[in-house]
Amino acid sequence: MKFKRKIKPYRAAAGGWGSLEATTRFVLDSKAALKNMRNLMRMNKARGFDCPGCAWGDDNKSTFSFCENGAKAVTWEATRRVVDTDFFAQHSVTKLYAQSDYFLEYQGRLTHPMRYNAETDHYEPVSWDNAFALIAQHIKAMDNPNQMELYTSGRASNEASWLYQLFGRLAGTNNFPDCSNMCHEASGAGLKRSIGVGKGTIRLDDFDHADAIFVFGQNPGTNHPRMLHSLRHAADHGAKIVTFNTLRERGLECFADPQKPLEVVTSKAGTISSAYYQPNLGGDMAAVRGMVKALLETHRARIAAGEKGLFDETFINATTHGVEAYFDAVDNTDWMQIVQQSGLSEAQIREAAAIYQSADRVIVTWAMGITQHKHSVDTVREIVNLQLLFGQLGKKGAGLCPVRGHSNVQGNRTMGIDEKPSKAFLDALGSHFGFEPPREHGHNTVEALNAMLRDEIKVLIALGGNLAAAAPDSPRTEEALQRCGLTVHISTKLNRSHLVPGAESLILPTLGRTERDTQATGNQFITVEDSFSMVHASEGIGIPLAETQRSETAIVAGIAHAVLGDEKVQWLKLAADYNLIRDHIAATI
Ligand SMILES: Nc1nc2c(c(=O)[nH]1)N[C@H]1C(S)=C(S)[C@@H](COP(=O)(O)OP(=O)(O)OC[C@H]3O[C@@H](n4cnc5c(=O)[nH]c(N)nc54)[C@H](O)[C@@H]3O)O[C@H]1N2
Ligand SMILES: Nc1nc2c(c(=O)[nH]1)N[C@H]1C(S)=C(S)[C@@H](COP(=O)(O)OP(=O)(O)OC[C@H]3O[C@@H](n4cnc5c(=O)[nH]c(N)nc54)[C@H](O)[C@@H]3O)O[C@H]1N2
Ligand SMILES: [Mo]
Repeated sequence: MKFKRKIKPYRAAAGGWGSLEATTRFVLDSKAALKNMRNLMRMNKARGFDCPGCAWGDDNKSTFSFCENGAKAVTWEATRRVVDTDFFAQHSVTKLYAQSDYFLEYQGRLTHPMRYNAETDHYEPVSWDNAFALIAQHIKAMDNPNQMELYTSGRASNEASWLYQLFGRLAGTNNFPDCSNMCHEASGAGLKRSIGVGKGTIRLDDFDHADAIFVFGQNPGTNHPRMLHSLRHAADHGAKIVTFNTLRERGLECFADPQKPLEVVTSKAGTISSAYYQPNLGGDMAAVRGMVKALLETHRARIAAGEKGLFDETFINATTHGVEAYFDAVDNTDWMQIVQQSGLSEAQIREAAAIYQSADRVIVTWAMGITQHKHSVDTVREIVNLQLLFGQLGKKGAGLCPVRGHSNVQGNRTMGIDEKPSKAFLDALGSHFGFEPPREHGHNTVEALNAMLRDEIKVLIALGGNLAAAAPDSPRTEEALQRCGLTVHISTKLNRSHLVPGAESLILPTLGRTERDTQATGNQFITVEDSFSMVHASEGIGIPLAETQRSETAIVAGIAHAVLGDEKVQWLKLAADYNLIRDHIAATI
């Protein structure tokens, strides 16, 4: 059969008119245009809400610090469409299951707590109190606390996720699978082993001081559009942008800044990447090894000639160990292997190494193209080694930058959403609240799903996310969820996970980041942490669509109160005043 070619290459720059037009279309289509215009004016401002789109940082200075996809994320949340009790009465779960993922989320915001009725195959309204009571009943019926999985998606606030982990640990489990397991896990693990902290080492303004920025395996045009501003700005100031990507991503080639009217009107787009390499899938580790091999050659040649070596000996001697063993490993990797595995020629790799060598200050960034391979941890560590040789850590305009995904995924980990919590953290939690936290490591996402398939799990609670669609091997994942006794989803929108209920299932509708969160002591703000480890306050301004929606923090407190009572923790008091939660965070983190 012959197909007509319908896909045309996109020759225009990323950003520019296309981006402005798409933003406008989304705002108008949200059925809440005025509200969303106002929302966008308040996004990423000193008093406003943090963009729910991604984890890139903000300077809080520019007039409009949002991007096309941030605008989409906001309007996606702040729609007037509702998935209310009538909607569920009209549509059976089987019927909804046949729809696409896009259709499901497009139907609008969840407004009322719902309980699945297997006899009618419909979700039916339930009161908040009865929902909490049902959860408590299932949890109290478990034989041991590890029959519960507490999943988290990376949008939950610091306050909600800290409270959530406290609930889990007081109940006796470290089963905290989270979206991070499918995302930047390798960055955290690799960085922790190499430098002792699982986080990046730079700040947003380091981009203004870098001489070269190496971008590995990420597509900022779609996923972190505000990063394109930083790259574009750096390129305009003479920094070399070097991209390693298996595909040619338009945003990394060329970008017209939609926030600079002149560029849009005159189509004056800036070239982003000065060099663009397309390695094999998973070939980056070999490529970086090759760069080090070339640089080591120069280093030794210089020393042999009586000159100063290329590497930063002072930094290496003072702060690292094992450099000789690493050089042995590099010497033992021959060019044939490097070329074969990386998919790049020796000349290309030497060229990349030469750009690296010519730069005084280098930032290396990476995302999913690096972290989602079997040897990802090793690749991350290879990148760290390259940077360590040149002392690129801890100086202005240089460092390591894993570009996180969900807008608060880094904050979740800081707050203790971690199936392998440190001893120090558990000790602090235990002594602050006077209890012995569980010490045994819990389940990550894959382990949790396997335990469900073995019928070891009775209760799954999901603080956001869409586990059924996010985990690989969808049929097995769906089966795993269906084997639970109770599945509980704290969600803003309808999604696939709601349609593969356990024996019993609840959907609990929650407020989003953009919405006003009023509790007994007044309006609350929450906090989030970006990719640069900066913690921001975020305060929603939109009026919630329904009085029956509750904040994530209030829902977690409601569950914990129903299950554990308030002997150790006054859950409902904490939910009434998030400042009290922050005091506890300060005491335990
Ligand atoms: N609009 C929007 N924005 C989002 C999200 C969203 O759902 N929607 N999700 C957020 C989340 S959770 C995340 S984690 C981030 C993800 O942000 P990214 O990591 O940028 O996301 P991907 O689309 O997975 O892009 C992976 C890139 O790596 C390249 N690649 C694939 N394999 C390899 C390889 O082996 N080597 C190299 N060098 N390149 C490779 C691909 O061509 C692609 O450009 O986005 C965040 N931002
Ligand atoms: N096929 C495929 N699978 C992937 C990926 C991929 O690129 N392709 N990416 C992987 C990566 S990097 C990640 S991080 C994971 C993401 O995995 P998840 O975080 O589990 O999935 P999402 O699709 O981001 O979750 C979307 C749902 O979250 C809910 N939601 C949105 N905002 C909020 C909020 O503010 N609060 C609450 N409580 N709920 C909210 C809505 O109900 C929405 O339907 O998926 C991984 N799996
Ligand atoms: Mo992610």
